[in-house]
Amino acid sequence: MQSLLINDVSTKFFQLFKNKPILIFSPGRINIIGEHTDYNDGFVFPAAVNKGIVAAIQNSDTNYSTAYALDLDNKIEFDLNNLKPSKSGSWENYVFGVIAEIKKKNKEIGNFNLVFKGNIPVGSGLSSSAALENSIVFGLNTLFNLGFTKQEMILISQKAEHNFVGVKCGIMDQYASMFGIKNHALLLDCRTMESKPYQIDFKNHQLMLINTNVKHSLSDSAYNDRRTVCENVCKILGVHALRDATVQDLETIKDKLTPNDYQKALYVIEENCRVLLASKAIENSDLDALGLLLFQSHSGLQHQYKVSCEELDFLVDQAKLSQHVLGARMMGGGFGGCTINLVDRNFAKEFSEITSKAYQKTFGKSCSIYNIELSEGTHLIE
Ligand code: GAF
Repeated sequence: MQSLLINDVSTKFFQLFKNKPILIFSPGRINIIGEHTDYNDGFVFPAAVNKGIVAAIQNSDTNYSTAYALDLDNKIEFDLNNLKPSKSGSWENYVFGVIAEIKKKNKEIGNFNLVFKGNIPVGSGLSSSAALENSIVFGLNTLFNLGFTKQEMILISQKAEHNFVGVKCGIMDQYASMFGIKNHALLLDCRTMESKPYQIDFKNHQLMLINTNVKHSLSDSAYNDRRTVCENVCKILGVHALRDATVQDLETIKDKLTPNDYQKALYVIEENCRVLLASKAIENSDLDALGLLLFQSHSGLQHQYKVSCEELDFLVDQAKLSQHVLGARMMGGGFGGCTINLVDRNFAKEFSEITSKAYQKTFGKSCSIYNIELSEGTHLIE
């Protein structure tokens, strides 16, 4: 699959610019468990996947730079010294955002040409945005010898998203996309930015993604609102992040919070514990325990944190009905995108057929099933 992308992108680059580019692959990510914990300095359990973005980049001798989104057949020319956020939702904000953040580090870059194309379905919650940001910062770092470490690059990608895209995201997506390891998930401590790789081999079970193929429009503003709620609760608690609070601590300020905000903070504290329990379950090959944690995570996201939607809830309910699925939950920021399911391999086909039919019947549209492989993070294509 990647070879098709590589071929498309390099062919287009040569057609447009008549020289040979540097090629980068940057993957999307899944997350086994730990949702909305990253910006609370907590734990997450993501992995890079074999779907992502291929970017081609090379110097330009013009007095402007060019970026071409091959999927959209959309080309822009821009002045590196005059970058402003474009209208909300447009892809160029990822490009401009990364350049602007590099410039803040007092690093000089020259004009360049960029072509990119991806195979991560937009809105699927697999973080095509982090893949794009990372591919650009990695490409520019290589092309102009900027000397950034991978750690510095992911912070640039994250800031691009904050300041140009307008989503105050945590570090999970950029981290997983940059540092992913083949066949492994990463138990990441978002405070220390240290991670422990876990080989993922669920024997007769597998991870399966089911895409609702919906993305409800309030997602970005709701995301930032959730972050603000968490920060406000921290101020009242007198802690730096919800990572530092226990359920007992939260009880002591319950009368100072609205019931909704109390539930949201409680969700984060509980989800953080679930991530650590999930890592123990994987260490002990206890897939029943892992599955239960996934269902509990979804319930918290649905009822307490309130970032799910009826399509996601429906898919998780379908999973609960099947004796061949040990656990399932919505994945990523929420309000659409995918569920992640822990499914018996021998019944994966049967489960996906039953679920697809039921989804079609209920919502009058289809869902999509992805069997993913856990893959290496952002890298040069030699
Ligand atoms: C989005 C964000 F980008 C991540 O940082 C993370 O907060 C996630 O939602 C929810 O866990 O993907």
